[in-house]
Amino acid sequence: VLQSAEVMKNAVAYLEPHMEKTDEAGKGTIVLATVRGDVHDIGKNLVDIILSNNGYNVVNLGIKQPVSAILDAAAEHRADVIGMSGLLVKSTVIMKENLEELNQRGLAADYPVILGGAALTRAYVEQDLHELYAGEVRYARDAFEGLRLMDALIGIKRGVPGAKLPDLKQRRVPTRTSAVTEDTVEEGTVRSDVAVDNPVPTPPFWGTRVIKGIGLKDYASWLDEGALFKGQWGLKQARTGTGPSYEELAETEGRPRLR
Ligand code: B12
Repeated sequence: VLQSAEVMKNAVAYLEPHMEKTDEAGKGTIVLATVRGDVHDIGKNLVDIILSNNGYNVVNLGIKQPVSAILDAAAEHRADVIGMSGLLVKSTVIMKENLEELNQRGLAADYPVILGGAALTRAYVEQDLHELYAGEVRYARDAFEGLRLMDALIGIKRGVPGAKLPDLKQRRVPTRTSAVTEDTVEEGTVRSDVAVDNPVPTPPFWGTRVIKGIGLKDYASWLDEGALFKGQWGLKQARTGTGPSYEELAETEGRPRLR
């Protein structure tokens, strides 16, 4: 797929000087990046090829891009749109943080955002993130949906008659037909004598809370030494059974380093 897309890109580059230019300002600019901590870029590069073959100016920043780099490039290239890609589940959280950063910097109105990558779902982007972001944010399942969104966003920005974004998709919540259960017992059945009227305790609070000011010493004691020493730092006795045991390694290397 990438090779055929590259062929197309080269062919378009060859033809470009002979094509009629319709708009001096170009069709529009998108800054494209794989988000911080994520190395997957095959999909993003396909998006680059499809968009640039269709006349857009694509500033492809590459992988593992922090939000500051994305925003610097967007300002430098006067981007119309920002496109972020990520395939790891943790990238979906980074994307959320990036949108929060855009909100905080007061840039949401300037930059519509298109998000793509297999870890995302349409509902997460078009419902949860859309609610959070003060600008426009849309999900692209593939490069072609990205192209359609780009056409719509640029069309709206330039006041093209009829240009509009597709409707947002809402998460489907299963509807209960009836929450009321009838208190009748069918003939021939024995009703369980398990009590159903137990009081339901009320939790001290709902949702999450951030507690600050806990001393390092207090939570360091909860650290899983085994996971840290063996799993992360690789302190293990040699397979041959020779050399110091794990417990010795923990005492001579692990704990001093931790301290
Ligand atoms: C290839 C691959 C790799 C390659 C990446 C090479 C590269 N240059 O990209 C390598 C081997 C380096 C790799 C590494 C890792 N990978 Co990997 N990788 C994959 C794999 C097999 C395919 C991804 C891919 O390229 N798909 C093809 C492209 C074309 O599709 P796409 O990216 O989804 O893009 C399309 C759309 O999503 C959309 N799109 C995407 N982005 C954007 C952006 C915009 C703006 C738009 C409009 C559209 C759009 O358009 C694209 C084209 O239509 C997937 C599994 C899978 N089948 O998806 C795992 C997968 C993504 N990897 C995974 C993991 C865990 C890792 C590692 C952490 C493994 C490890 N322990 O080291 C590391 C990542 C390290 C890191 N920090 O990022 C997991 C992620 C799990 C999770 N849910 O978090 C997956 C799902 C495999 C699995 N089932 O466990 N990986």
